[in-house]
Amino acid sequence: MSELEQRIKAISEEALGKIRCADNLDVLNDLRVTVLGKKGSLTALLKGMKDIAPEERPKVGQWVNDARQAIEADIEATKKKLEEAKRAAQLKAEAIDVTLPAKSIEMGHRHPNTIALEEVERIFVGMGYEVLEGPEIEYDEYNFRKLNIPDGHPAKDEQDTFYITKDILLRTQTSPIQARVMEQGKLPIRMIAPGRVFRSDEVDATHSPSFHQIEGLVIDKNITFADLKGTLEVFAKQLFGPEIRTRFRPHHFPFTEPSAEMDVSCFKCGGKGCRFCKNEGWIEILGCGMVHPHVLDMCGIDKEKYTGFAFGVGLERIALLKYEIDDMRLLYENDVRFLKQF
Ligand code: 2NL
Repeated sequence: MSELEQRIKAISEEALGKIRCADNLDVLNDLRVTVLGKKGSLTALLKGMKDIAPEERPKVGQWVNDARQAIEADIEATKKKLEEAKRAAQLKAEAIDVTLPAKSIEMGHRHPNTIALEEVERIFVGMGYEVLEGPEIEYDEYNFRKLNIPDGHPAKDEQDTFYITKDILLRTQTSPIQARVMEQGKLPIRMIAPGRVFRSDEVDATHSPSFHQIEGLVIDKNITFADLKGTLEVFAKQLFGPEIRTRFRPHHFPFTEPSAEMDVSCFKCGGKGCRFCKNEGWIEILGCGMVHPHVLDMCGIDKEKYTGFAFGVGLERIALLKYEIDDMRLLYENDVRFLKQF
């Protein structure tokens, strides 16, 4: 046997021995590189061909190729075996233990807005009110004009409203729901209209471009300001406790006349003044008033026969006060650690 033939045999036997012992895919790959790679030992022999007599070359080439094929075949076979073993081990490791106790189901939690809304709904449903909803995308007609806010009225500041077309917008209040109900003409009306409303406001601790309102409306014969005061006082006491007092301050809204804002005595300090009520002793809760005769007219109700009162409360405002939350943004982050506290 020539010296060259012996070297080929030695390289090949060493390689085959190492392949047999290889116990992982990395070792196998390293072997492929050191023997068959560009700078591998077997490849080096082929590069040395120029020093061999031309008539010997085909023979030597044949030996090297045979060795190469044998090594490649062994590497492939071992690789397959190692991969199968690896997969088997993985399957075994990932096997599901069906005897383990089941994971407990994570319960969600009602949002403070939802809790507050359901509380308000419970109080008014208890007084015989219906809860009615309406579209978030409204006609300018229902959002403004029928509510005595004509084009050019300062309350209709273009900057505060998200317009979709000239006549269609994201509702800025839930009163269009009530305008629609009045227009249907079924009297008397005793309803609350909760829902999402939109205004082009910057986000801060007390503002958001999308928030929720609950508006109320009562229309019947002989409804007076006394009915308004009595109803809203019952509402306030049920929501904040029987010991709280209410007061009405004159105000202006385009859709009611007369109009007022209602405060409740501070439920933290009883009205003496504290940090919570900013030393006022009173906390503003809602706006209200007797439905403006223009509104009755525009919604097709006979203003000679019927009168009514209406009010509007911010749902987030109620939730923040009731649960003593000092930043509205917390209500929109939906961090369960926050939500779970209420
Ligand atoms: C506020 C004030 C208010 C109304 C809303 C109303 C609705 C109709 C007719 C008349 Cl259809 N009025 N809604 C009335 C007074 C006040 O909201 O400050 N809300 C947060």
